[in-house]
Amino acid sequence: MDATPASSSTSAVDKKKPVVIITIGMAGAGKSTFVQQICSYLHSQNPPSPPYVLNLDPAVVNVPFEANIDIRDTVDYHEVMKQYNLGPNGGILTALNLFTTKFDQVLELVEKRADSVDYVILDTPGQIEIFTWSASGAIITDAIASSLPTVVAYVIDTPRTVAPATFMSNMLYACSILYKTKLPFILVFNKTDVQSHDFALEWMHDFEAFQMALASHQGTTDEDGEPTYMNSLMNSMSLVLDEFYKHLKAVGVSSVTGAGVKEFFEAVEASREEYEKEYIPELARVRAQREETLRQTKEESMSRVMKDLAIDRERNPEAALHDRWDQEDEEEDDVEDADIIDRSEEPWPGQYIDLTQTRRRADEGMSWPRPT
Ligand SMILES: Nc1nc2c(ncn2[C@@H]2O[C@H](COP(=O)(O)OP(=O)(O)O)[C@@H](O)[C@H]2O)c(=O)[nH]1
Ligand SMILES: [Mg+2]
Repeated sequence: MDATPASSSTSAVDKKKPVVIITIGMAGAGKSTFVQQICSYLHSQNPPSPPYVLNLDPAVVNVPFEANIDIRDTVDYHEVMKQYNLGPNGGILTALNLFTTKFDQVLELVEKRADSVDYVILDTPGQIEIFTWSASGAIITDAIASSLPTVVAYVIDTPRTVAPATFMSNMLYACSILYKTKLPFILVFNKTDVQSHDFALEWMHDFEAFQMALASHQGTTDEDGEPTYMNSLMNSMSLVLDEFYKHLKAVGVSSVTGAGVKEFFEAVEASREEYEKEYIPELARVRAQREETLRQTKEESMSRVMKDLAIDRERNPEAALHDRWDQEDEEEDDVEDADIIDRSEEPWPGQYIDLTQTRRRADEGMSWPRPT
């Protein structure tokens, strides 16, 4: 973009917007350990660049990093489980939903710090689907990504993806998240201190290498020596995924030793540009389209109503005279509604939930927002 002389003279002192890093990955892939490692890397920079960190996992017992905003300060997930008769996953999901109702405040806090930090880091719940397939996860991701440059760091447990089938299912999952969020995407092959990620890079760059690995893996042929259905399926899918791999960056890291973290931040910087070049124009396009559709729908239904009214009046001028609001009927309805509400004074599913109800005691010290 062409900068005007006035803005280019100030651009040297203008601080870049911070980049938001959303960590996503299967349970146990090492998201929280990774967040801890990248935080300590940023602290050890010269000058130090402390990030702004959000923990969104309500069920974690020990957070290995210092979180500026912690979901556990707002929602007690054990209490949510008890109050709504939920199991652990339902409890975590509901806790995240409750937290999301207040996400505008979170965003305000983050935006307030945007001038003083270089990175905002989100750690998500252990179970991947709670964040990736819930309305809350989508709301949080969209809200933050429309406000600041955002990248997804998809953390992979490298030692557990050495089998071609596991590798493939992990990549398909990553693919689904990429197409859902449309955000710049970094594959973080974690735990390289245990298992090098070279095999993964090879499979990504050369689908024939993947197909060979697949063929040599046990259980890929049936008794007659023919490839199994699963094998043929994965063979074809490796061709499809080839296109997907072109849109990603991949780095290998060890969240224990810190190896590869520097390369990860290089990928983040490159993603910032990608966000500005691709995500922002796409966001503007989608917004404009949504507004246009909304306007058209409104216009159409309005003109339909007007037309129907005109026809009605024309056909039956007598009835049109009596077509008025009946005050008495309306009042009776109100009484019935009130009865339904009176049935239960306890919270019931679907009721608007006051966040303060999830506290165990008023004096427990859970407060919102948390002082930073
Ligand atoms: N060897 C090794 N272990 C790791 C690494 N990263 C995480 N872990 C271990 O993997 C387990 C799960 O990590 P955690 O961060 O809790 O995973 P999360 O569920 O994705 O947040 C823990 O026992 C970590 O110590 C790594 O880079 N190398
Ligand atoms: Mg975790």
